[in-house]
Amino acid sequence: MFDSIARSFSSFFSRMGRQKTLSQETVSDLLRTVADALLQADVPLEASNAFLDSLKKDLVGAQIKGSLRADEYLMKVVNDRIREFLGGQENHDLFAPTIPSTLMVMGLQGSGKTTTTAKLGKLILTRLGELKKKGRVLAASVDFYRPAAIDQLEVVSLQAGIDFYRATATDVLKAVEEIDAYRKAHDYTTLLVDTAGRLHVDEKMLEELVQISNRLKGAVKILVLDSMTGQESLKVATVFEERVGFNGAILTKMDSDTRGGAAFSFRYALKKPIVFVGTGERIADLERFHPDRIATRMLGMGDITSLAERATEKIKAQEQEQLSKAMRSGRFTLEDFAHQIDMMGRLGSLGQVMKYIPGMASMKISQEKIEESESEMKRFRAIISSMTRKERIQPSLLEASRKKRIAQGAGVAVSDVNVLLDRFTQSQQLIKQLGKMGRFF
Ligand SMILES: Nc1nc2c(ncn2[C@@H]2O[C@H](COP(=O)(O)OP(=O)(O)OP(=O)(O)O)[C@@H](O)[C@H]2O)c(=O)[nH]1
Ligand SMILES: [Mg+2]
Repeated sequence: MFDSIARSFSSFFSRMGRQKTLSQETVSDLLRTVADALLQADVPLEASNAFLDSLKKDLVGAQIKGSLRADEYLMKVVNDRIREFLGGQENHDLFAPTIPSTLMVMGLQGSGKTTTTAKLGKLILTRLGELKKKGRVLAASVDFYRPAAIDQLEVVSLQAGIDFYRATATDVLKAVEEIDAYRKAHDYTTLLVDTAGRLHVDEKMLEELVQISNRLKGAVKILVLDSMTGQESLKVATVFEERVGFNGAILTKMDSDTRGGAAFSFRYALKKPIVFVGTGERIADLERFHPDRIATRMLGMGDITSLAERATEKIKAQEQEQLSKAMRSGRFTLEDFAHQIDMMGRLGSLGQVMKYIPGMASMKISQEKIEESESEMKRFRAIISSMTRKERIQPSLLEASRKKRIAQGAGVAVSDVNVLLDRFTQSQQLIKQLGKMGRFF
């Protein structure tokens, strides 16, 4: 299902080609594609329509400046808009300027409150360490509804390296008093209070949270929302805001198949900060919220950004520069070719790399074909490495006897050497064309 969003964007961009100006049809086509992506990300119609309207205003009659192409411009506008919608420019650092002294964690049953409480504790310890500040963190629970709830908090607190206190009182409000007295007596700088969840928001639950919050004066209230529940989380957030109020939200289970629609719906309805996202079951799996990552994810744009990150990590800029110079000058030798193959190898398997390249996701290439190309690359690498440097730079030297020697050295047939040389000639031609288009380098 998610591949289908990637494919529809990919085919949209290949359909529009390299236009310099935007036609009305292109804009309508894009709006349809975006609407479809939002729908599949479980964004409510109302939010989706409001977003599309703002996008329309941006695009109708837009002038594309400078060297930007129309498709690049569109990708950027959509991406920027979503990012802005998600609160891109705002500072959502829950721990700045100071780490809150009391945090109250609320949300529906199973949304991830207890896990998130421990995760927050660990992050606070890390932050204190970074600031070279002394501080002690205590966690306590007032969930008396589910029998093992308090034990669970004890276990995860231990994993997080924070202290835990079990109240002796079993009345929620008395327990709150007891916990607060304990934290004062033991000089804890931060107290995290985990609360009970219910299957649905109900009157009793809300009333209880209001009372806890009144007792814990000045507590920073965090709403934990399960990102898998989609539109439901929007209702939850709205009711919590009306009845109890909260300072920021944490969206959990972002590691699951969710497309991030919950983040979008939440921001649309409440315009409140998303302070963190939960990205796994382990204590360390709590991250800052990155609006741009969610934007690309919602659009299913093949995670182009993460490919770019990986590419910079793995390929030294210098190597790339060398190669693109060779390409620009048209002096693309077998040595450069070998280099190119190596670079691909370092980025990951061919199948993996293809997924990230805009336009490629729309092509259906069988696993068999991909594996075939991968083993071909391995063979090519072996052949090139049994050539002399001179042969690599001047492939025209390669007559029958040299080919035979090389094939023997690489453990392949002479016909394989010929396949490589054909492929190399094709590459050279392609690169000349690309060079003319000025597209990639
Ligand atoms: N994959 C994934 N699982 C998570 C994440 N956060 C929590 N979980 C899991 O979700 C389940 C419920 O988490 P809890 O922390 O017990 O949720 P809760 O809101 O305290 O639940 P109740 O106390 O029953 O209301 C557990 O199995 C967690 O491991 C997350 O970010 N990613
Ligand atoms: Mg719990």
